[in-house]
Amino acid sequence: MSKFWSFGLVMALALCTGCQRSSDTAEIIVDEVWSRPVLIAEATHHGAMADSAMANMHHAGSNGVVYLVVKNRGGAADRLLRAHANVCEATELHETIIDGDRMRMQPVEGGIEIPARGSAKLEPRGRHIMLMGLKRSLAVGDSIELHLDFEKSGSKTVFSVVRQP
Ligand SMILES: [Cu+2]
Repeated sequence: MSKFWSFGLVMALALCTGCQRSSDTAEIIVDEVWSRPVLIAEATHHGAMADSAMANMHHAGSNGVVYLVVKNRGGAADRLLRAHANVCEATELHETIIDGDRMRMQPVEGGIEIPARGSAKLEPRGRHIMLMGLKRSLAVGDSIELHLDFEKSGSKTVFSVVRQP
């Protein structure tokens, strides 16, 4: 193969990789991350929760929630699968549902999709990350380290600032 042709081949491969990066991958940005504590009385008032969550709540002083916005600038959808935080015993992805005249929350099955060139918002009265069995109380202004696992983008570390409940 002549030098000319191998150079052409390398360029073609480089271009191909370039276009694949922009159209077929997810590019995740996590923004507007904040938390607030939830007292047991308030949490149980929401109604049915998973057994594991209930078990944790009996032992823990309180729970907390994390809200955030996940943006995806890439051309492929991604999925937030789970979260980890050292500040609590366990975390779950939850959604709030209206059940008659009651509001309750339940675990989200299969994670939360972040559409290609779109975003997913976790906000009050909607989806959230539940911090179950807090090991210490959350004070306004505290910063909580949180690890988010995405199906395609892997693990991302963010800091959530505690705001007024
Ligand atoms: Cu919840």
